[in-house]
Amino acid sequence: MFSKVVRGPKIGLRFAVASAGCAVVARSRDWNCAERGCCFVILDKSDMNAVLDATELDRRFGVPDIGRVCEGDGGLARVDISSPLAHGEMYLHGAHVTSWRPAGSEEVLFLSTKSRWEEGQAIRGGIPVCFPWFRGKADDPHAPAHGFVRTRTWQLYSIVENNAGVAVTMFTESDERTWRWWPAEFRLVHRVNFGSELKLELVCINTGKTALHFEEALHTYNRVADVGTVRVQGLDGTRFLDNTDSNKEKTQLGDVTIGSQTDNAFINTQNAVDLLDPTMGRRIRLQKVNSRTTVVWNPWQEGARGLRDLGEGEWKQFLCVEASNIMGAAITLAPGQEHTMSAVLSVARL
Ligand code: TA6
Repeated sequence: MFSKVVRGPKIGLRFAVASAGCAVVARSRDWNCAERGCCFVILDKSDMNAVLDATELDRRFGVPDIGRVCEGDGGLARVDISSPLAHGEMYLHGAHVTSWRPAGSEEVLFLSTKSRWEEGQAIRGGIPVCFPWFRGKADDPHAPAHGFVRTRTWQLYSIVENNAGVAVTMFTESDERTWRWWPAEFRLVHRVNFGSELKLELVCINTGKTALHFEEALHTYNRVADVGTVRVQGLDGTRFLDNTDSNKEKTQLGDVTIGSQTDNAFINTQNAVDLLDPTMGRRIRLQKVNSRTTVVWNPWQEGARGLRDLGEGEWKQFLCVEASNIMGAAITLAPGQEHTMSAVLSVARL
């Protein structure tokens, strides 16, 4: 099981880890933890592919009263967060956040009552991770929509309490199954901090010898009372590609409102956006870093008919606002390099 618990100065640590024949599964920032003299848990390479059940995961990673691993819907392993700052849920399936409730606030994320909960299928709602392509794969109509990482089981790396809440880190990496769709070597780390803000970081590391080229999105389903009454601010004057109209390029005038099927990719924008919900009396803010596109989506009635994993009328109860790098903003990463896209959600009364 755990092959080594290593302490020591940062540089020495990297060396110690490499010489122990283990694999570093975390980013350097975690080593500050080591500098403070806490334990640094290293997984032996053979462990990384071990499919652990929730009980064993909880025994290894659980933090009493703060972060436990349990069997969630469909028997899928789920991390449940309950801290003074926030409650939340994150599945190993797709490293998928399905709930975030900051203290004093109602649930922020929408989750379909008809979602599927099984390997190979995407969860409908919460925050799906789209990678390494968005929507269909340009050169392969049989490839899964939005890539393959949202439908597979990720590895849990850590659950750590901190001043801003509780950080959950998961990772997945290339193997023979990913290679089938995408001949590239990568490691993808998803680090989510559940607190009065929800901070998400998606880190792609090129572990291969050739350049990677990919799209990415944090496909957030914001819960709203009635999508027909909300407004999105922060995109006025921004160009967008309308996916309901052959991706014609258009310009946003004023706030975004939803009165029909909407699937817009706002381009060259790093702006923060505010989703104002007068009925719930709240605004949900999205701030992003290293994300040059923002997608706004709602299927409306007609689009919802085609989504069997969405409950009756539930299309009214969410609006997706997605920090992303898609189309012209796709990322190219040289061997050994890494790229981090981050998004912070926060809620306030109107
Ligand atoms: O984010 C918008 C979008 O790309 C739409 O085109 C629509 O397909 C939506 O995602 C949902 O995709 P999914 O594969 O989860 O049904």
